Amino acid sequence: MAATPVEVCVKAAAGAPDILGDCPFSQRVLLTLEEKKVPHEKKLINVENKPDWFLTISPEGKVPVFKCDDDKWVPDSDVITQIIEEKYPNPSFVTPQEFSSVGSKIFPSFVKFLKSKDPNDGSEQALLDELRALDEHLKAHGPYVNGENISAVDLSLAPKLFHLEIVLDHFKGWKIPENLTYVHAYMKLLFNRESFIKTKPAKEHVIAGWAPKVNA
Ligand SMILES: N[C@@H](CCC(=O)N[C@@H](CS)C(=O)NCC(=O)O)C(=O)O
Repeated sequence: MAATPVEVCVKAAAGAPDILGDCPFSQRVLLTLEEKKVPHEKKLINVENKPDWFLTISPEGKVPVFKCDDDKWVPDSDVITQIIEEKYPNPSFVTPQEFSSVGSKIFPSFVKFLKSKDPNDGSEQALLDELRALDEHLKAHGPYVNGENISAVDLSLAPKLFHLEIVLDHFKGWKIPENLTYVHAYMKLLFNRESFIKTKPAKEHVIAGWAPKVNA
């Protein structure tokens, strides 16, 4: 008998409630389920108009939320991916502790630079420093953060780097420097995985999702 699919609420696309949307935390959970081949059912949530049943299971109104064995819904991609790892340990995506925070400042640095209206506030340099640190790590340990095999930290970083590349190019005409060759190779490796292709949002939805934050 086929296993009952696990249920997960994820973001629907901005302006297209029937299409998978542009939340990097939702995609991280979907990537983890895809890579572990866990059958799952996606419930697409229009975060602009959240249904009452969703607000009952997710009082903070955030996606992703994941339904656990005891029928409780759990928010937060850090917690959810941990639960999935414990319940479906094979293949293991545990990242060794010493590498678990590699690249963790890239996303906040990217958001700060994206929103910055002052070219001299250091936000571009801060992002470049974080990307260079990742490049150096990958040069020493790659092609993934923990070597030959993909692990949890890569599944967290992949959607964030995807957003960074699309959004900084679109809103600022900014690209990751070509000399960060290990970062470029890493992104190519991640974005070409079947799991990524299956769960990635359309470029126009990524742009539409960020537009209100850029113009705020
Ligand atoms: N720390 C959370 C962040 C989740 C999050 O910020 N989700 C956004 C979409 S990307 C959301 O639900 N926004 C809707 C809202 O806040 O109303 C996680 O890792 O899951």
